[in-house]
Amino acid sequence: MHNLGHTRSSSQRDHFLLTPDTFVRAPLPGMTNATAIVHAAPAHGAAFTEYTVEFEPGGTMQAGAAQTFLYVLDGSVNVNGQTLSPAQYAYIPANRGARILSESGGRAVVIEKPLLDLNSSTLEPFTGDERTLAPRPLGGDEALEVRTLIPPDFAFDFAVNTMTFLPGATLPMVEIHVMEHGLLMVEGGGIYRLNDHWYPVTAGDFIWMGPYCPQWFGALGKKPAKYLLYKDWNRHPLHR
Ligand code: UGY
Ligand code: MN
Repeated sequence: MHNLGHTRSSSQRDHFLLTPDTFVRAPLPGMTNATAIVHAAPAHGAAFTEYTVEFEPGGTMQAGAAQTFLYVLDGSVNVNGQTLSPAQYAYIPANRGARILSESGGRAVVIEKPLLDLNSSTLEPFTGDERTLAPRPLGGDEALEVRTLIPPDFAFDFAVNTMTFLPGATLPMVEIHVMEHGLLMVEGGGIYRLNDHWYPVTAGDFIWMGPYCPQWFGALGKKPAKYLLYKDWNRHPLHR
């Protein structure tokens, strides 16, 4: 049905919400039988890119000059010979390249970040499985579980976490911080406060939060809400 120009998507100076009805698909260089939905990019002030890749059977993409983090959403994606299924992920260091292929099709979210080097020459590719990670309760709240997908090591200049909120759980405070976020809702939903806007959000939505964007979330509904969260991390704010 025609939506008469209505959408929940909203683009503001210090944040945006993109809902699937407004996604635009285009292949990126190096992709075959695959297409990208670019969510976050320098064009709107982000210092990283984040996009969803939709692979047809036999689809491929390349890892480039930036560090690449890939998290499988649906189907399967093979990275350097290892087949990854949903909730499994891979990290590829800058300028290393990788063989990325989906034999039977799938979807993955990809984050690319130019490395702010400290002493990171030893970084090596790795893979992981989010379902095997032990949760940490945020601020002691057992209803809000954080899982850390990148090792706690200053060699890495970004973090990717999942945050799972039981129904009714909320962030304990309105956060305002120098780090920016890319956020993909993967399960459930709730209300996201971004600056002076309150947005209903649900699985499939993407949010970008710029530095110092006030942010708060409360989970609604009868099942947990979960999101995959990128942030720049482990570097002095003058190091850009
Ligand atoms: O890690 C974070 O900054 C996180 N608590 N922010 C968020 O969920 N919006
Ligand atoms: Mn935050």
